[in-house]
Amino acid sequence: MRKQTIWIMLAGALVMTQVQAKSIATDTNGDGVFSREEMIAASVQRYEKRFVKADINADGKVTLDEIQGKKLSVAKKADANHDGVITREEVKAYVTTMVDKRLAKKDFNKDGMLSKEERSTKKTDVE
Ligand SMILES: [Ca+2]
Ligand SMILES: [Ca+2]
Ligand SMILES: [Ca+2]
Repeated sequence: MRKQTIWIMLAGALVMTQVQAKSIATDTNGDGVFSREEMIAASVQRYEKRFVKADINADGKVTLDEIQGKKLSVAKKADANHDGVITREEVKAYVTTMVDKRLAKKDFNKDGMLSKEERSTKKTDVE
């Protein structure tokens, strides 16, 4: 029983650390505000990491048949020229669109950056 509790606490701490790490990784200059460039760079990095793992035959190309599960729908959207290969450029273009969408929704003062307050606004407040 006690052992179980410790594991749950550990798992919780791990999730917290990941969330924090994500925020720190995005906010490269540490001012608490996410600029468009910071968000794009951080997302590209995240996606690239995912896609590097997806490159099963390690030929440096990530093809749609190497990607499984939830990631596949993202990958299909990212594959702009529909050749079944996800290139770095396509990932960047896709991520840029996503960041712009997020900004359009949440950047209330239209300065092209997301402050802590803007980020914490719930979706329901926006729509
Ligand atoms: Ca491959
Ligand atoms: Ca492609
Ligand atoms: Ca803003």
